[in-house]
Amino acid sequence: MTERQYVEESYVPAFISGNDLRVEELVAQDSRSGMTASEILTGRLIATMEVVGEKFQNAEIFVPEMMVAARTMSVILAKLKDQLVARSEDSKGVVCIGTVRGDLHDIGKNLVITMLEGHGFQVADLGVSVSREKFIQAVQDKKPDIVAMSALLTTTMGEMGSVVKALQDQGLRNQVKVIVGGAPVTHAYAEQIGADGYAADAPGAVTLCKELLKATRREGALAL
Ligand code: B1M
Repeated sequence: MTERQYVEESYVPAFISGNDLRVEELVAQDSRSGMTASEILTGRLIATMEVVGEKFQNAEIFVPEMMVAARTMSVILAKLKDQLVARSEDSKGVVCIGTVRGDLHDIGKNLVITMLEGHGFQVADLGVSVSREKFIQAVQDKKPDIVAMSALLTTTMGEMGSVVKALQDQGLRNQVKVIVGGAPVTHAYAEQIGADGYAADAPGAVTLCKELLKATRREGALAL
């Protein structure tokens, strides 16, 4: 049986029926067979959500099943949280993150938060469907080093460009780095809208934030 068939036959039915206990059993089984938490995350849990998305696209399942699968994913991710990240106590910097206006997808964003916090970042979660006004307010109030935006819909990713423009219009663009991510987003798109970086996944977001902060601190030191 291929990995894909295994996921389709075991994890996918458990996810779309909301059977958390079955998912926990499957995870425990994979863990006993030697998979690491990060391998389970990518090869099982994220792979399951991809199959769920395909089934939705093929009209084999509908929004309610997709919602149940999303809830199951959130439950299991909360349980795996401590195994997914090695905790770091040093403060690395402040990140304000949100899913952009019109978009309710938050699982990827929450994974990014988990990993950033695990690596010592202080994260302000602005939630889902975050308006540009709310991003601006957060920059003014929390003075973050980085603003991070997530979008899962081709129809909402354009909002990322509007937030960058709003930061410019408010004279705040030079005070923060802006990073973007989410399934439809690309490196080229990040460049096009004038973001400082793009990450394809949560570990990539951590690396990117660390690099951006290192660069900012170097620039600050040079300016002294
Ligand atoms: Co929606 N949905 N959904 N959905 N959904 C997708 C995204 C879709 C691809 C499914 C499909 O058709 N194949 C499709 C989008 C098509 C498109 O625009 N190209 C879609 C659609 C169409 C819709 C609705 C419009 C359906 C409808 O109502 N007719 C609707 C829109 C609602 C809205 O937002 N306004 C909708 C609703 C929903 C639910 C609410 C039911 C639910 C979300 C619940 C929730 O999030 N709490 C849902 C789900 C679960 C999905 C799928 C199946 C799974 C998404 C997910 O959680 N993946 C999804 C199909 C798919 O993704 N293949 C789909 C797992 C997660 C870990 O991955 O979020 O990609 P992801 O995050 C990754 C990276 O992208 C990255 O890191 C993570 C991995 O480490 N990342 C970042 C994410 N953000 C980042 C930020 C960063 C850096 C990296 O830095 C800033």
